[in-house]
Amino acid sequence: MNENDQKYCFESEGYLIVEQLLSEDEIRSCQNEIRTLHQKAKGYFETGDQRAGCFQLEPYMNSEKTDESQPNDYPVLRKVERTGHLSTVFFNLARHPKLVQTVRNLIGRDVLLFRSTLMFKPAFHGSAHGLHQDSAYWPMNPPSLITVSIALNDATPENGCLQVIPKSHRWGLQDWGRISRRHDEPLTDRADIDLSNQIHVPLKAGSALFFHSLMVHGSSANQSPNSRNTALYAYFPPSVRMNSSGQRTFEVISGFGGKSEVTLTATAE
Ligand SMILES: O=C(O)CCC(=O)C(=O)O
Repeated sequence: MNENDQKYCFESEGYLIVEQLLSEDEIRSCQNEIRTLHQKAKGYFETGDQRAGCFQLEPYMNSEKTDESQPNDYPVLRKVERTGHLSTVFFNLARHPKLVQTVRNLIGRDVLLFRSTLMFKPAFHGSAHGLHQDSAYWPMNPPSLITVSIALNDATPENGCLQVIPKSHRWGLQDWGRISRRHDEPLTDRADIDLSNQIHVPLKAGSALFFHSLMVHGSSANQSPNSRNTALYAYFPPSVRMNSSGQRTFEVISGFGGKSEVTLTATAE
């Protein structure tokens, strides 16, 4: 797909799939780094290091099952925040040339980094993530950021790949109530939503899903023997402002006259 078609697809559907964004070597390096981060998390939890605060344990662990692919004294993690501060590999991944080229095509040449996260759905344990819109949690206005979800191993319906409702980025910001994490509950308790268009988005390792921060998405629990590991980054252009209070400094990914970071002052809502 050429750049114009990519932009058209993103704007009309709310998402865009880019296959083979990462090479085999890059995928391997991310997978190795994920093991290293589990090992580091174990150390941070044991020593009370403040970096432990970046790691979230899986809340719905199935105590009867063991993931053979992980040393069993490692913590079973659901999420790592601020990955660019914890890991050079994930700092660099946020700046991957193919990824940045696609983001620039979709939102323009000046790009700031809003979020750098790893989401895990460990084999047998990974909890669900009920339907939601990312912008509901982000104090940014207008609510038009872009999230990139990069599959670091194959994401399938069985291991809880993302599910999206195409075109839902045009619905405006809505209240999603309680976001379920449980495997035995539906992905939303909203009875008024037409879920007939909801689709799974399976991705091969190294492929990526770019989506609008208003697009409705979620994922089921992983009760399969295959983990699903994802790197998530969110980016925004200078037309998006902070509407909470105070100031926050954001890393520059592209443009801004070559500055490395930009500090934004919130405009009251
Ligand atoms: O990757 C997933 O399963 C869900 C992640 C997600 O929706 C989020 O972090 O907003």
